[in-house]
Amino acid sequence: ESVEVEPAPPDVGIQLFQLPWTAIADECETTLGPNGFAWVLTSPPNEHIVRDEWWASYQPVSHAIDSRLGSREEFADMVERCDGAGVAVIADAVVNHMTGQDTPGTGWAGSAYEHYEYPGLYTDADFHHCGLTADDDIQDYTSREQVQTCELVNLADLDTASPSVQATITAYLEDLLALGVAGFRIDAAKHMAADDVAAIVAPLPAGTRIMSEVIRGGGEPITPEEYVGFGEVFEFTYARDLTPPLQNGVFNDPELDGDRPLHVPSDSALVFVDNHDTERGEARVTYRDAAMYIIANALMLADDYGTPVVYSGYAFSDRDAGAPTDSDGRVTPVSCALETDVPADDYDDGARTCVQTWPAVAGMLEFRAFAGDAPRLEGVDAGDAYGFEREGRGVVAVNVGSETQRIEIPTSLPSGKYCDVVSGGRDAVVDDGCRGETYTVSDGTVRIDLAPQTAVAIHIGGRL
Ligand code: ARE
Ligand code: CA
Repeated sequence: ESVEVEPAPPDVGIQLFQLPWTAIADECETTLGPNGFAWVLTSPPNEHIVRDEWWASYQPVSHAIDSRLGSREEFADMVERCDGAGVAVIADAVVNHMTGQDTPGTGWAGSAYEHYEYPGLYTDADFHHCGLTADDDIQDYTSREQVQTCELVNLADLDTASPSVQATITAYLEDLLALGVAGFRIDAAKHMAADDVAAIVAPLPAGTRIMSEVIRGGGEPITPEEYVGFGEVFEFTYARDLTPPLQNGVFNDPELDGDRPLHVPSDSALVFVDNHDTERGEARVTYRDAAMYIIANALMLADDYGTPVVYSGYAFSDRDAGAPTDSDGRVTPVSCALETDVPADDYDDGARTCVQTWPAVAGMLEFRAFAGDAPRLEGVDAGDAYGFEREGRGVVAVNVGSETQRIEIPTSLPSGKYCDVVSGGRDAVVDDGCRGETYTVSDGTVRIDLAPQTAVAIHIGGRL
């Protein structure tokens, strides 16, 4: 019999960390669009302090769109080219604070500043001076008042309850919208009262995506749930739950009714394996272990919870090291090659990981397009292997152990031969055969022999 299921482009984003606008424009056309990414999250576009570390981006000197990642014109051109490739642009908006420098300086685009003075933009009265700790820095995350009105690592904390500060921030976001962005990551949203963020984004056009960074913290009073009224939130619990089974082989099914403890509702959740902070911190699975990273990304992209954000950065051994620059201090544009890039065993410091081009990742986006809104069925555990079906649409299986493992997964997929999209990538069906491995569904079961530390995924659109 023939089963026709139309793929629906999935809402999957990718964070291209510290990649210049000209390079992102190229990626949109050559890799992100073709591989089916719906949107790209950029690094902050604002004028920033002049320092070599990547985190200079997170110390705004003005709201001018002029940074070592590119000029205003380059940013606008990127948005246009990405839109043309079917990829929306989400900008990282740093609006909780300005710089954390105690001595005066001049920003990337030439603006003079002092710690609490940004001529023509903000003056001392526009900042919190919380007076709750010795140096006005946040010391106790269990204090809502400290977290929201004291300084995050000495960063001058804007009085985001002030109507004039709110209006200035809104104008910055409107400026980026005028250049065509689809929405924003709200950096350090936890450090602004949810009511303040709500007031800042309220004047923006309906449909503007607001993605709040609110790191869920044990015992902390401020929760991601407070920020879902006006947008999405990054659900850090997801990555934290994803990793332990990859290391101990003990997989627990999420609650199948969608009621996951310590998770915001699926529609509000942005999920990720790692991001630029966690790959330098709590993440136990990163590009450094490509086999496990593919497994983690495969499980996330096959899941029916949340909106996935794939991460692509550069290799580093020094946590603070910025992306390579030219002699003017501009970040060097690097292009990734579609279908030729596979994860490397070892990256030189500064080398781009190009995760957006990995065949397994592209294949899993195709899987997700065919999975649509089909529910995730109960999982099957076999030793260090685990797998589940998206009802009638596809099956994913992973083996996190060091030995080959057989797993048999009941499935309602029609009998037949299917192409694995992890080994074969997208468009894995070629000339009546598969680009990668082939697996057979018969009598309502698929039997998969999984090599150590591998993933397999078959879907309804990849049947021979
Ligand atoms: C740098 C230096 C500092 C210096 C400062 C000012 O490292 O020593 O004092 O500059 O000169 C990034 C870097 C920082 C950098 C900063 C500014 O990571 O190293 O400081 O830029 O250049 C908390 C926040 C969360 C935040 C993380 C990092 O809640 O919002 O800390 N994440 C975002 C970005 C970061 C960025 C900033 C915010 C600032 O993604 O990349 O910082 O714009 C528990 C809590 C969390 C807390 C976490 C870490 O888990 O639950 O809420 O996250 O601890 O403290
Ligand atoms: Ca604040």
